[in-house]
Amino acid sequence: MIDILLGLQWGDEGKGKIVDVLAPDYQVVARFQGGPNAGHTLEFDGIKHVLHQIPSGIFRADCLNIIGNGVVLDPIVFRREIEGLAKYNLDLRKNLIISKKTAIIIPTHRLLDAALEKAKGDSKIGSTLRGIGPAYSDKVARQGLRLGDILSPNFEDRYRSLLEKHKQVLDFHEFSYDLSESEREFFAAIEFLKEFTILDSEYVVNDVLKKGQKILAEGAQGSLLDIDFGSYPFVTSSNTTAAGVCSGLGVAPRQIGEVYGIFKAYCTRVGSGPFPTELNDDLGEAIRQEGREFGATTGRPRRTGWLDLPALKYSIMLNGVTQLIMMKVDVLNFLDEINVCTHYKLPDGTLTDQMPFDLTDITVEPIYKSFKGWKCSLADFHTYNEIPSELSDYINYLEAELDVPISFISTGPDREAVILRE
Ligand code: 2SA
Ligand code: MG
Repeated sequence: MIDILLGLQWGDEGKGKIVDVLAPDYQVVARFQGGPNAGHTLEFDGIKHVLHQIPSGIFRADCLNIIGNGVVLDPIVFRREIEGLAKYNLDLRKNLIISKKTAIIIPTHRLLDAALEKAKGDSKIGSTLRGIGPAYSDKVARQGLRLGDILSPNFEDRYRSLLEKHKQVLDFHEFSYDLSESEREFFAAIEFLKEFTILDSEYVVNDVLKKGQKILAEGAQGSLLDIDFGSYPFVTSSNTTAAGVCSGLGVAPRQIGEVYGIFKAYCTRVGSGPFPTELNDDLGEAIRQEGREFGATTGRPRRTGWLDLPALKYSIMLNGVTQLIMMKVDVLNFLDEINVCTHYKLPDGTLTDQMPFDLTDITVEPIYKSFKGWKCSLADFHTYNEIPSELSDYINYLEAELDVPISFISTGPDREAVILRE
């Protein structure tokens, strides 16, 4: 079986921590989409580590990690990331494999990302500037480079031919750049990559499944950033929802088992785009500070707001979520009152709990239900029966509304800070 863990909001729900908690049950952890725009933060034994392209199972010695064909890989970032892991003495050449079909981010993809964002002016996406959109564009335009290509004798020719296309666009945008250093680093990183196992990972994935072993597919970004279902155009360039697992790893839909949907007890978003429950005030700032809400990849302050049930229900529906995992509940410890958005009021006055198509053009008013805060630390609670009644009222309400059990509740960044429900 292949189980899926993905974020139900706009990313940064805490997937890194949960994959790391779940990993002991799985022989394989695989990334199926996204690239170095991801920032998965893991904390254990007092160490904090941020992963960008490498799957979060990497800290478990007996876990095989796969970077799937649906991913876009930046060799330079990959090399830095691997070198950053050297201090942990992991056997990365044994525990990590990469698909030959993984798309490569070349240095000009990053430049194009910057040039295209600049050209958009006020309507910029707020991308992470990691070259994600341009790399996926080249893949879909059938002109991109794939990891298997680095093993070919004419790789450099193919690279140069793509580079020429990029240069035309950069020149059109009158974007000035100096490629010499990053090109040198890129080719050094390509040589470095050749030391890793690069193969047709869809065969590995399906062999593992045939043997009855378990795979965890680890999502990046969040469902509301999905290229098809997110608040287009303020989205990332891949399918972040469960459907992306099949195309991003090469598995059949019938192989999919549990779908763990992870959400924060409030909402955050980095980058531009609609955010109906956003708090642009002191309370929003207090939640940002309390939750340490700054981008793990770019350090950008994240926008903060109340939990949004129309958005959450939409994500649960799209992904077929079977179990919910609620994160960062402890961040709300300090609040007297906690709001949850149950509906949106549309400009014509009607209420809806569905996602409007044109959320980027219209302004909706969030309708809230209020809950009393629990106002205490949750650090000492490890079973559901002990938790404050205000918190169980809140959780019971959410479960009834969302119609999916909340099986994990995270009360802090460490591996151990989890309340499991029987
Ligand atoms: P991109 O770079 O083309 O994928 O950006 C498009 C939109 O997707 C958003 N996006 C993200 N949102 C939350 N977290 C992400 N990862 C990093 C993290 C982000 C960071 O884990 O903190 O460090 O800033 C992520 N990656 C992409 C992005 O903000 C755009 O709205
Ligand atoms: Mg993140």
